Amino acid sequence: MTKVSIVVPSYNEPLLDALAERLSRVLPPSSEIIFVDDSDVLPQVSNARVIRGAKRGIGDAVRLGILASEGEVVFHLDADVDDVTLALIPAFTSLIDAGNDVAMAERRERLQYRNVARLILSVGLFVAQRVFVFQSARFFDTQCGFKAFRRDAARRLATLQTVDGGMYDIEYLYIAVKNGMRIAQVPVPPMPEVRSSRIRVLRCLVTDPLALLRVKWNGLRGKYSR
Ligand SMILES: Nc1nc2c(ncn2[C@@H]2O[C@H](COP(=O)(O)OP(=O)(O)O)[C@@H](O)[C@H]2O)c(=O)[nH]1
Ligand SMILES: [Mg+2]
Repeated sequence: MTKVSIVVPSYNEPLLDALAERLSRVLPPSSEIIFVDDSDVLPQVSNARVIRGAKRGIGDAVRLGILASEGEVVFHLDADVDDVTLALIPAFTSLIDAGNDVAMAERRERLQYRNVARLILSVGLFVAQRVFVFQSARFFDTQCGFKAFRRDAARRLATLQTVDGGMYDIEYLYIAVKNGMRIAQVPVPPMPEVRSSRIRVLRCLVTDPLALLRVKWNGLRGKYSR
């Protein structure tokens, strides 16, 4: 059976034990769960590894988790993932087993947002990724916290990654496209918001555009190409 690694960046998350328990119900036996946590007090979670993050941001936490993982298929999940989406882990694993390098969930029904600042951020990102980064309408939702990678693809993405903050998803997809990786896009229903966001939105409004400029510049300079 395919060995699966689950990488979850976490910051002041209250229900990590419950998440590990919910995950263990859908994971094949030899799997591993890795939390990369930036909280001041590192949580203890049964049946999971908890790695101390470098407090550089969510993207850096995902990179640390991927590089520490040993599975043949590596998932990146947000801690607030719901059970409907968690139940897709076997299907996403099969998509990777079938030859895809990346399998990504996309909430296609409408743009997701919690408040006006998030709406501005979401619309801005949607336009920026289509018009500026990819120059294509291929992706609807680059930001969904549910993605699976073949082990070698995950390591390549994490090694080439330059973005420590929230734009790392777009950087991963941009590197994947530039490298001709096979990407399966799977529509999923919107996820319910179960707690307040851990994202500092106002900071993102400044740092995200700069990160996207960096990603595009790296791409144009051939930094991501084979
Ligand atoms: N390690 C780490 N994880 C973070 C950080 N910021 C957010 N996260 C985690 O990233 C995931 C996505 O955050 P979330 O608040 O759900 O984002 P939203 O749904 O887009 O508002 C969650 O698992 C958070 O705990 C950070 O600075 N460091
Ligand atoms: Mg969330």
